[in-house]
Amino acid sequence: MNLRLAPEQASNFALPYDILFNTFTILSVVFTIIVFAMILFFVSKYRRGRKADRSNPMHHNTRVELILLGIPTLLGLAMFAYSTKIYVDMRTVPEDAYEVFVIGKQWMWHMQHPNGIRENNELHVPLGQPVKLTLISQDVIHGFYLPEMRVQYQVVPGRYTKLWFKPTKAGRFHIWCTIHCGTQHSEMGGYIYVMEPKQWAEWVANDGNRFRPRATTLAQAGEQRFKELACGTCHGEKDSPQGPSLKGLLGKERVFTDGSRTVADEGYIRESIINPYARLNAGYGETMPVYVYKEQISEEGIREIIEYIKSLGGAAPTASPATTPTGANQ
Ligand code: HEC
Ligand SMILES: [Cu+2]
Repeated sequence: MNLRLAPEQASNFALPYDILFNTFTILSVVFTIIVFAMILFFVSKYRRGRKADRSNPMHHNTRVELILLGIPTLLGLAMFAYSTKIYVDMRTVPEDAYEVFVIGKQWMWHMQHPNGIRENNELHVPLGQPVKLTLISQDVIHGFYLPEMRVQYQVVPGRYTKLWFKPTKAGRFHIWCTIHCGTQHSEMGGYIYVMEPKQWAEWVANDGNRFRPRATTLAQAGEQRFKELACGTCHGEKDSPQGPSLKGLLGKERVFTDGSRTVADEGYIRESIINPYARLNAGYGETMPVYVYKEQISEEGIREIIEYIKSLGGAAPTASPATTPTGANQ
């Protein structure tokens, strides 16, 4: 019989995670046994009526106390150091990671590959290459969990979260939702397929699914939406009175009417599209139309538009009004 206590180990995080988990479990069990054994021993030894030496009760013993406090402290610190290392590794996404966008909604997972391949409740990734997932929810809070990869992260409406892992074993593994998100929560799962590089290349060449027409990349789909929603009437090549240019927006510093600043990240771009007045760019008024989220633009659409804006590359030729040097503060 094959008694499996933990899911298969299929990513770079599986082994360190299991070492941490098993060490915690073993230490908890060992200390519980020690404590309960001593309780039982002394309860029985000094039970009323038992003949035991009760003269000179011990009140203080520095050596015993140092040992009793010292060992757990050292063990605790060692576990802290080890788990901190794992945590930092998990939250530091490698630059060369293959990125997939994951949208959680009641009750399914929708995946968008940058090249335009889309999947539902399935995720195909190449073996041996780091995979970065950028996650967002379209409705309630979900939890994206890959047990064999030992990674899990909350998928929250209105906010991009991310996780990464490097698959180390080819095969089919589970995807689950770990947060009770409604009546069909238990069906919110699927499979991740880790493929050998050769198979993976074929899969991508086949557009992931040979029954569908050739996919457009996310950026191309975003460009299409940008045209349909007429964003270009205000956002052109250069900053204009109608609106700032969106070229080179990612990573650019923005200054708002209240004087606060931020560096534009994907979360900021997302907010600017569906909630444009939350932070108004200095020099502009409340003129950008408010697009009706889910009717005009879904999370998928926002993702595509962001990829399109990112693909515009290069900063706008003229600085935005907010960053135009006035001379006063030089
Ligand atoms: C009627 C003109 C107009 C239209 C149409 C318009 N915008 Fe805007 N947009 C603005 C103005 C003005 C601002 C700056 C003020 C603000 O922050 O809302 C802005 C800001 C932005 C920003 C933040 C830019 C920055 O430099 O920080 C993004 C991103 C953006 N718009 C995306 C879009 C997208 C995507 C569409 C189409 C779905 C769109 N806009 C349609 C006028 C417009
Ligand atoms: Cu869910």
